[in-house]
Order: sequence, then C-alpha cells, then structure tokens
Amino acid sequence: MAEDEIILSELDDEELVLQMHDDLYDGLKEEIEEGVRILLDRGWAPYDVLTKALVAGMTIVGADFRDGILFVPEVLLAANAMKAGMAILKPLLAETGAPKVGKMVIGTVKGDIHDIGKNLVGMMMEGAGFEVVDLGINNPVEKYIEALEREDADILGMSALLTTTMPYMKVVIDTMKEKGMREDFIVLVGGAPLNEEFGKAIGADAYCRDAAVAVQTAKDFMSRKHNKLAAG
Ligand code: B1M
Repeated sequence: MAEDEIILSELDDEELVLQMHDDLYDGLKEEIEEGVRILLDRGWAPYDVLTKALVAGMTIVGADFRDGILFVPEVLLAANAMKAGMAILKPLLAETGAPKVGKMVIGTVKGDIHDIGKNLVGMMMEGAGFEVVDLGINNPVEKYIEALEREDADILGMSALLTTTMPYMKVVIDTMKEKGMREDFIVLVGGAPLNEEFGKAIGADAYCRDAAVAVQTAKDFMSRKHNKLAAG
C-alpha cells in the first residue's frame, strides 16, 4: 500500500464526503461505492448520501465542465461513478413499501443522452410509491405516445439537459394535443436549463426543479385527480 493512500473508513463524515467529491471528480467508481457503503453503515439516510455526497459532487464536475477544465471523457467517468453509487442507494430509496399511488412514464427527450437526473427522479418516484416506466434516453415523440397508451399511465415525465433539446418537449405536448390525449395525462418536465416560465410556455402541467419537487408535485396532482374522480 502506498504511504499516502487514503483509507476512506478512517475519515470522519465531513472528510469522507469531501473525499467522495474528489473521487467522483476523478471518476473513481470503486471508491464511490465504498464511500456510499461507509456512510450507510454509519447510519446516514440514503437520501442524504445521495444529495450531500453524490449530487453535490456532480455539481462541482458540472462547473468545471462548463469552464472547460473537464472534458467529455472525464465527465463520463464521473457519471459512471455516480451511477454506481446510485445503484447501491436505489433499493433503499425504493424501500418504503408504500401502496402504488400512480404510474409515471419518464424519458429523456430526442437528441439528449443525459440520464442521471432522470434516473434520480425515477428512483425517488419509486421510493414514494409510484410505478415508473423508464424509456431511457433520446426519445422521439412516437415512443412517448406509444408508452403512455400502452402503460395506461397517469403521468408523463420528460427530462432535457440541453438548451437545444428542451424545445422538443413542446413537440411531444403539441402531438398529445393533436391526438386529443393531452388532458388524459399529467405532464411534468425537468432538467437544469428549464424553468417555471418555460414549463408554462410549452403547456406542461408543472416544471420540477429537482427530484424531491417532482415527487411532491406528482403526489399533489394525483390527489387532485382522485378527488376529481371521486366527485364524479
Ligand atoms: Co453534458 N452538458 N453534454 N454530459 N453535462 C451539461 C448539461 C452542461 C450544462 C455542461 C456545461 O456546459 N456546464 C452542458 C449544456 C449546456 C446547455 O445546453 N446550455 C452540456 C453539454 C454542452 C454537453 C455536450 C453537448 C458536450 C459535448 O459533446 N460537447 C454533450 C451532449 C450529448 C447529448 O446529450 N446529445 C454532453 C455529454 C455529457 C456526458 C455524456 C459526458 C455526461 C452525461 C452522462 C449521463 O447522463 N449518463 C454529461 C454530464 C454528466 C453533464 C453534467 C456535468 C451533469 C449533468 C448531471 O448528471 N447532473 C451537466 C452540467 C450540469 O448540469 N451542471 C452537463 C446531476 C443531476 C442529478 O442533475 O440532470 O440537473 P440534473 O437533474 C436534476 C434536475 O434537473 C431535475 O431533477 C434532477 C435531480 O434533482 N430533473 C428533473 C432532471 N430531469 C427531470 C425530469 C423530471 C423532473 C425533474 O420529470 C418530471
């Protein structure tokens, strides 16, 4: 063992989280997996591990990617490390045993291959008792429409991370209108470049800033839908 090798289990919580930000930055998958397990063993809530160690680390990666300090291959490694950490957390976040409260079809729009945020939303929705059908990335409008009909879903979730792909959400919503099916579904949209105004402008029911907001918004809309049905 090299003399300066860091033993993750010997770090206190704060040092470990900072080290995990560094390890995520360096795309060190195994170290991220180990860090996640250590924090869970120390009694951390899965959601805290997710937000404080992984999402916060990815924010630093994002800033350096924007500033031209990191490039696509490095960011891909970071994303893979993040996904490995998320895979450990997924069953724990979904472990609430809550009765199914609704069904969501979710996917990243055509032209866009970013899927970490979408996966996170899916995981959190499952954790809150929703059934989630994940269409993956780069989805053309036909794929959304076909899945909504096939799955008899309540909610459509769309994700876009690029300013060049976010307008595609409107293509999907407009097609739903043309087919007379827009009112049958709750449409929620999200992704870093979006905002509330954009969500309204394209005719979505709501823009969701993050995964926690997506869950709360979905729950609110589902309870309104149930109340409406009960009222006849
Ligand atoms: Co890309 N990329 N990327 N990238 N990438 C961004 C988005 C960028 C902001 C980086 C930057 O310049 N700072 C920039 C976009 C600029 C713009 O459009 N204004 C960018 C670019 C330019 C590109 C390429 C064009 C680079 C290139 O090739 N030259 C290229 C495009 C490829 C394509 O899609 N066609 C590209 C490629 C990649 C990688 C493949 C290397 C990798 C993706 C790997 C993967 O996803 N499997 C990648 C990554 C990792 C990023 C950053 C660094 C991180 C994104 C992320 O995962 N964040 C990103 C910088 C950034 O966002 N700060 C960047 C963590 C995630 C948890 O957050 O996705 O925002 P986020 O999701 C949040 C919320 O937004 C919300 O909830 C989530 C959880 O809280 N949310 C939803 C998201 N979707 C939702 C759906 C909902 C509800 C809420 O439905 C109901």
